[in-house]
Order: sequence, then structure tokens, then C-alpha cells
Amino acid sequence: MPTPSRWDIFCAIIDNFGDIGVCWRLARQLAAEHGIHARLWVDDLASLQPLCPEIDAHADAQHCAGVEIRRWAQPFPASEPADIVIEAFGCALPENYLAAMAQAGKKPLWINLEYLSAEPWVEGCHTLASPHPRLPLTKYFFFPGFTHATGGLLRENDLLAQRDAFRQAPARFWNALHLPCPKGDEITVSLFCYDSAPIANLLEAWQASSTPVRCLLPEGKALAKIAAHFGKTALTSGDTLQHGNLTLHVLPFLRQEDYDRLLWVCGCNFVRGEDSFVRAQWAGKPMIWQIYVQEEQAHLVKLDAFLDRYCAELDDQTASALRAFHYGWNDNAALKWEDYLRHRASLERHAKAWATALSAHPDLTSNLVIFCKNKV
Ligand code: TRH
Repeated sequence: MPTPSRWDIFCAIIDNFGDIGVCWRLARQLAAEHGIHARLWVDDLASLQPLCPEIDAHADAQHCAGVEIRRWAQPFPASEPADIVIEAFGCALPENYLAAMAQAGKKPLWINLEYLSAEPWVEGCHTLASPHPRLPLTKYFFFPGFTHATGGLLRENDLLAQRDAFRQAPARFWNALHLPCPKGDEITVSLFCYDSAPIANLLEAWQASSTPVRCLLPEGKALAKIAAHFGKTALTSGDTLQHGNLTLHVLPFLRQEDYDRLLWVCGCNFVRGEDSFVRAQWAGKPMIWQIYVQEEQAHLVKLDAFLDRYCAELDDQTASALRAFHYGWNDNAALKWEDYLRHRASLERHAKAWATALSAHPDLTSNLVIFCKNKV
């Protein structure tokens, strides 16, 4: 069965970079590894530009990394539907596009790509069909996840090999960032978080840390709070602060590939949302996750579901230090950094083993391609 070769991916930006981060990776992987013509419709191209600086945020149509990128304008321009239509995160397809899908002789395969969750119910809902109430169309739900019974996680086919090769010679990366190579007696930490996190507590803990901390902070939401903590009006890329045992470097917001590299070379990664959370797992280094807040504390259930999976193979003491730190970070409570540090060696071993075990599952893009091949 040949792979359906024309795909449309629709991405509406809610806030932040996670939706476009996922769609951009998916589109590039479809093109690079599956020879698929992917057209990525984005309603706010300015959100893609920091991840990929070559993007022209004002162009109606452009090509980059083998992907056709189109501005999702209002009203939506008449266009022939593709064979496969990916509605990312329930973004609601344009009405006229949906009507064109319904009128097509051969109906496109319509997939709603869902958010990632480690909750067990995901397995039961993955690939479920939902007929449209009025139109002769069916939408399928495709759930990323951590098990064979889900859609898996985005992972390029050479990602872990690239990571390992890169780690052999990271000096050029540090030079390009105008930073010294990490010293053996310090812990290098990347920090990407929402400003709702207890950032001041964390900075205090790092200032008093028994192990010197070198924090790498790409520009973003946390910057203003960090500046305020140190009595500054602002911080900007290139700034370095030294307080107690903490050295903090403000980096520019990195292109997506370089952000991956940052995760690969740090000893611990503070990540958030969905995409950086997944990439930190592929880095195979200890990580702390700040989950995207949902109504009625639904995110805390999701956080627990992940921690249950992630901690299943950890010894009790390490697991409880990791859980405690996550609850502190996500629930604005005390942060026991020294406890966390004490378990660093087993967290490192575990993170490496976790990445290897996850990589035994097929990746999300391949799963999606196989699903579509079987359906059309
Ligand atoms: O930006 P986020 O908070 O995105 C969130 C979540 O995805 C959430 O589930 C969603 O509902 C909400 O957006 C709307 O965090 P996330 O998912 O990690 O996405 C960040 C992206 O930015 C990711 O692709 C990595 C990328 N990035 C860079 O390319 N360079 C950088 O310097 C940094 C810090 C991130």
C-alpha cells in the first residue's frame, strides 16, 4: 500500500510554543523520513519564527526544511484538501475547508492529533472514530503516549545517535554560546518554565546549593521574575549573574535544534508543557517537568500519571525525592533541592535507561503514517 503523499497539518496557536513546536517537528519528519508533501497551516507564523529563524512571519506561502508553510488566514483561502488532514489539538478546521473535504470524491482521512498524557485511559481512546454530525466525514483521535497501545512520541529516526555523537564534542556548542565548558564539580542546569513556578525558591536553593549550579536560561517568560529576584529591572541575552553558588547565564531563545542540543549537554533540564518535556526525555538526563496548568487542577492528575510511570523502576527514596520536587515546582511549595541532588546518580542512570526503553517503541510519525496507510 503506498503512503498517501499529500498531508495538510492545521495548527492554531493558543499561547506559548508547544502546539507549533509539535506540528513543526511532525511536518519536518514527514518530509524528511517519509517523502511526504506536508503543508503546514499556521494562524500565527510569528510563533514559529523563534523556533526556526529562517521563517518569514508575514509570508502567505513559503518552503522550509522540505515543508510547505502556509498562513492560515481569515477568511481561509479556497484550497483542495489533501489526502490526510491533521487537525492539531482540536484546533477546528476552517468551515470552507471542511466543506471541501465533504465534497471530495475520495474523502480525506481526518485525524485529530491530541495532547500527550500518560494517563491509562489514553490507550482506550487512541484511534477511536468520531463521525461528523452533519457531513459525510469521520474524524479519528490519535493520542501520543508512552506505551505500545498509544501513538508513541515524536522521535526522529537518528535522534539518539545524533545526541550521542554530539556529546562527544560539545565544545563548539559552548563556544557558539560564548560560554565556558562545564566544570566537573558543578551541575549545569537548563531552565525553561512558566512564571507561575516558585522561581524565587529555586534560585535561593541554587544559591545555597552544596554543588555549584550553572543555570542556562533561554530568554522567555521567567526572565522578569528572575530579574526581580536579583533586584534588577531587566535581564537580557548575554547577561551573567553570580550569587552564592549559582551562576546564571541568560541565553537567546534558541532555534529548536539548538534547544535539543542544550538539553543533551546539561546535567539536569527544567522543562515545561509538552514538546520540551518529550525532548528532555530523549536527552536521557534527569529532568523536572512543569506541566501546563488546566482547569480544576486536571494537570495534577496528568502529572501524577506521568510520575507513576517514570518512577515505577526507581528505588523508593529516589522516587519520593523526585515526586516531592515535582510537587514543589508545580504546586508552588517548598523545593528540596539538596534531597534531589542526593539522588542525582540514580536519577542519571534512570533517565538514560528510560530514554533507551522508550526508544524501543515506534515513533509517533511512523505510527501515524502506518495508521493512514491502513485506513486509506
Ligand atoms: O511553550 P510551551 O509552554 O507549550 C505549551 C504546551 O505545549 C501545552 O501543552 C500547550 O497546551 C500550550 O503550549 C498551548 O512548552 P513546550 O510544549 O515545551 O514548547 C516549547 C517549544 O519551544 C518546544 O518545541 C521547544 C521550543 N524551544 C526552542 O525552540 N528554543 C528555546 O530556546 C526554548 C526554551 C524552547
